[in-house]
Amino acid sequence: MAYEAFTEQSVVDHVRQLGLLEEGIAECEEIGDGNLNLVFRIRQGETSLIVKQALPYAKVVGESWPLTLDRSWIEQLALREFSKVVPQFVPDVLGSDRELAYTILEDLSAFEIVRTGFLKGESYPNLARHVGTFLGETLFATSDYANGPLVKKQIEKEYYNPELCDITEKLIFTDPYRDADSNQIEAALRPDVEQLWSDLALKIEVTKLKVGFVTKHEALLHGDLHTGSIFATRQETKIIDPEFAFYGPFGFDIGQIIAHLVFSTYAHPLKRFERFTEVLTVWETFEKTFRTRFTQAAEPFNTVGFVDELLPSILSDAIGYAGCELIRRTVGLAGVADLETLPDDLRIERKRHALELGTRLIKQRHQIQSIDQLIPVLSEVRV
Ligand code: SR1
Ligand code: MG
Repeated sequence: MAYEAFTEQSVVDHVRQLGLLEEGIAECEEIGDGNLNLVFRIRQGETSLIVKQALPYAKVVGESWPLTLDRSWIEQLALREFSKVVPQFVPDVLGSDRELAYTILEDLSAFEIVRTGFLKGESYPNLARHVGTFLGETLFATSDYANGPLVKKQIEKEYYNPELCDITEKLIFTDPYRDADSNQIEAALRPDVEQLWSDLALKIEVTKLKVGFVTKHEALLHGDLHTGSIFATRQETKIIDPEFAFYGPFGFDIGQIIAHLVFSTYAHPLKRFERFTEVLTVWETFEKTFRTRFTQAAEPFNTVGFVDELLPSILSDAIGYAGCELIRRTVGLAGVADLETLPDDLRIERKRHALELGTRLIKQRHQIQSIDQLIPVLSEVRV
């Protein structure tokens, strides 16, 4: 069937033809508030489903920014791959169609998007441990360390995702460091951003991180692991939206989630201790999980002492990528509600701090040699 964007009516008709709905009335609502896709919730009696369909362009910009529909296929492949090792942390995939670029998912209406919950002051006591476990298990399981060289390269081929990687390369590593059209710079912040543009030492470090992003094919990444890509309740956690999935550096997803935990503190400074404890827990859980799996299963690579060097290098990459994410969400396309919902004076002040912290993390990532040394650096930010 040739691609056509669904409407609230046509998606119900289609899902009914698949046998996932009974005859009779079904309620349907388009609930997507992300940057790229349509998201429909369909309800009929006890049944509740989500249909996520890619649009052939970036919704946040419009039809002038065409974008591959393949991302939908990659997303459902990644969810299925992650579910092999952590089924408890991803939604069930109930169907998918490559031509029509949709995925049908279990409805998580009992869950809340973590960013939204954080903005309301909610806490998720298991979130950090779950995210750390998700990262440790999925990053290890998809790496060379868990797979023979043939299998790993076979999996990697499935995640050829150049257009979405191009978005990340531009929006995270390139555009924030030059006067690009995609930037969204507040007038009051312009002098601070111009300072970034003239900081050659910073730009060299960002270039190194970008080179790592494009050349280190270490593991299957989520690729966009922010607090808007996580659903949670106080008990459970589900990671969603891996349409940016590709083979990249171990530290990238870890860095992104650290940055978004920090962003959350800008909206709720009184939650800083809770958020920074989550940063610590994400890393410590990741490290423990990854180390355990490595010790059990990475036989050809398990030279004494190797993993003890690998883990600190993942941490310094993660710190650098966290810095890049702090900067790009502050000056570039796709800001975060944690900052954008603040009143003018606080927003500018905290954006300035995000830029300062981001710069410091990027430049000092090799001097910060343990997670215990990172937390005081995060805490020094004035909010
Ligand atoms: C054009 S897409 C902009 C951003 O939204 C997505 O969530 C990714 O973070 C991307 O960089
Ligand atoms: Mg997304």
